[in-house]
Amino acid sequence: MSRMLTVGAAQFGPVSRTETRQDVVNRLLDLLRQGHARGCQLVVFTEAALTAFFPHWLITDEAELDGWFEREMPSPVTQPLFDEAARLGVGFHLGYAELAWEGGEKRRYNSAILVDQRGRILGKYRKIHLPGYDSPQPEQPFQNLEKRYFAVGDLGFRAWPAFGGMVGVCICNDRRWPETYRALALQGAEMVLLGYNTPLHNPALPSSDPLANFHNHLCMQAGAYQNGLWVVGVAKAGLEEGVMQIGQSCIIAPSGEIVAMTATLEDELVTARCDLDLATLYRAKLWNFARNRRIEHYGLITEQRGEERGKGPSPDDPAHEES
Ligand code: CDT
Repeated sequence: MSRMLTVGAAQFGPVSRTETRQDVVNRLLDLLRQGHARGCQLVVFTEAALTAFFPHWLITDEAELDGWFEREMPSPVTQPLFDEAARLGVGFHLGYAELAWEGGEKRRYNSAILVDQRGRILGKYRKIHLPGYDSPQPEQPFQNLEKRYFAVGDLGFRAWPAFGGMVGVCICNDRRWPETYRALALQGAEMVLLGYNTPLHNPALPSSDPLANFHNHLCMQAGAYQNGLWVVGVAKAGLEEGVMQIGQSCIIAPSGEIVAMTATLEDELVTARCDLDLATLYRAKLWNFARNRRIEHYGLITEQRGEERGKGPSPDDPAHEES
């Protein structure tokens, strides 16, 4: 017996600064309907899908900054997505900038929600690995101010029973960290959903620019294979407000193989029929974490190298302090 889930990776082309939420939601609705027409039970939208990726420029006015965030979900402008999901019986994943009032304090997060086939929110994740800087870098052609605009996510990595299996969520830069997939896999995640806004040019290390697409797939394919899970990685692609972002949104099997990939830098849906039991198979036959992980020995190796557990970045590794 196999557990089949047809999933759609709904890549998004650029969103301009002046595009209204209403217009963006209409584009998302179009992709959701395409997903339904192609048999999807789940459609995955990208990171911060409702706006241009505003961490790419400096915003000093508090009210202006707040304007890029959602105060509630659903909201009057996003409600049609939830209604259409329920009408069509297609769940979705949506990344958005979240403004929350917690304990009387305003907090901003880079968040994503998982919505079921009845239009109900199943879970929320707040991005943990925030790249970039908390102060502007005037010498760089564009900014990456995620550390300035967002707080580190406080909900941990979570996997939820959904769509006939266990589904986990992470966001963009999280995909480059092996701990992300491991934390999700240890909770039983069989599929990980993520959106990304990844510039083709990395001002912190321009020599890596030609490898941007390779590194994008490398980390997700490794995460999929090493943890025995499906990965659905979805871009905001193309030239957005002067910043060229990579595409190549894809669906990756627990074997590490890419089974579907976009070909454009525009709104584009690719789909795959995913057997969630393939995750179980890889997990049980290849990895079996409970039986084969040797955490106690990893600690010994660290001690042998004279390093302390939990120590921060090495002083001879200054490039990592800010980026
Ligand atoms: N949005 C996001 O997290 N983007 C980062 C850019 C880092 S520069 C390589 C990413 O990891 O794609």
